[in-house]
Amino acid sequence: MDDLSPVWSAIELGWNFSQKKFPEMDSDYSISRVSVEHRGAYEIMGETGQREAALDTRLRDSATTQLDYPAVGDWVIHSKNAQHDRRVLITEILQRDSIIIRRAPKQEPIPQVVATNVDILGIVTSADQPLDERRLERYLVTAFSSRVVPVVIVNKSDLKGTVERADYFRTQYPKIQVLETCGIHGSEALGIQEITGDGLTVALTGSSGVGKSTLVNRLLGEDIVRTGEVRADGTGRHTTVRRQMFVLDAGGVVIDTPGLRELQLWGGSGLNLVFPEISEFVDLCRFSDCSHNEEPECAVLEALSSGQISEPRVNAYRDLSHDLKELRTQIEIYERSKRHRRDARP
Ligand SMILES: Nc1nc2c(ncn2[C@@H]2O[C@H](COP(=O)(O)OP(=O)(O)O)[C@@H](O)[C@H]2O)c(=O)[nH]1
Ligand SMILES: [Mg+2]
Repeated sequence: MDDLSPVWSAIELGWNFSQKKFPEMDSDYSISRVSVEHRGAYEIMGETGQREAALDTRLRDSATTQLDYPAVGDWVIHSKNAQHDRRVLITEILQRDSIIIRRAPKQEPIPQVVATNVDILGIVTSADQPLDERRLERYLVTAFSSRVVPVVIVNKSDLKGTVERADYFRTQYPKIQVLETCGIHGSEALGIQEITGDGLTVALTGSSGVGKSTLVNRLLGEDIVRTGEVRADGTGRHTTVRRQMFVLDAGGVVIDTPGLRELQLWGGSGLNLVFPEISEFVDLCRFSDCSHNEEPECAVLEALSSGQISEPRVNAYRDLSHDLKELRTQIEIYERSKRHRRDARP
């Protein structure tokens, strides 16, 4: 290891000491945090510096799903000594406080970890991109289902329409914090500092081109992450290709993510928190498995016809509930066929 390279303490890497003790390691091992994951190779940061890491064979052999592999944000135990390829070996993943999962953009129903040990998910939008409420709902459900606090960030506050969009979110979701930021002018980007700090991990997500990486650079105080020009059709180039965690001088860490072309739900436990006005009626339906389509004595449909809830929101709620049910069925079939294949092996 290069003796001049920087090292990071647990607190600098976002460990929350008021909530839990940092484990002690014997001298051959150390604990670091995964800052980059790329096709099974990892970069980790910790008291032994920034290192390249690979999985210990035992950990790799015992992994059965995507969730068993280290992800950006994970605290991992690793050997201090590097292999001949200069990599240290990750032997264990510490228990996660939170795990942001989406459905992998694949045919098979498998999960993909976006980031772990995240406290706040900053969902970034900007007025130069069309408002997609359905997409926002999926981000919010994902955050709540992952035990992460969502904050909506309306970036590019220099553009017309920002205030209206922010106010719209505040009205629709009175309990969710909404920030207006600007990545390129003045000190407004610093509004985002309200949600960063010692012991906190903030992950930024949202469509490509809304300015996530620009905000990360502002927080870092220098242009470390590449940012992209927005094309005439409003979409950004996909300049951020990998998730990466950065340590902030002012305390805490931030994780930049590439814009997701689609966000499909993996978990749905947060659904009712995103649709409180609808979930209020769900329990009053006659059938506990009511799909709110045409069942008799459906309290949701009654509330809809009396104008207490809005039709687009009910449709969105129905669609997401349907997707989640479908996903559970697909997972069951997938797991069963996996078991069959395993059992059929000689
Ligand atoms: N007008 C304006 N443009 C911004 C702002 N923040 C970022 N941009 C521009 O938006 C484009 C996309 O930014 P980038 O950070 O790469 O977006 P990302 O894909 O979300 O990471 C770049 O051309 C930025 O210069 C802002 O606050 N105002
Ligand atoms: Mg980016």
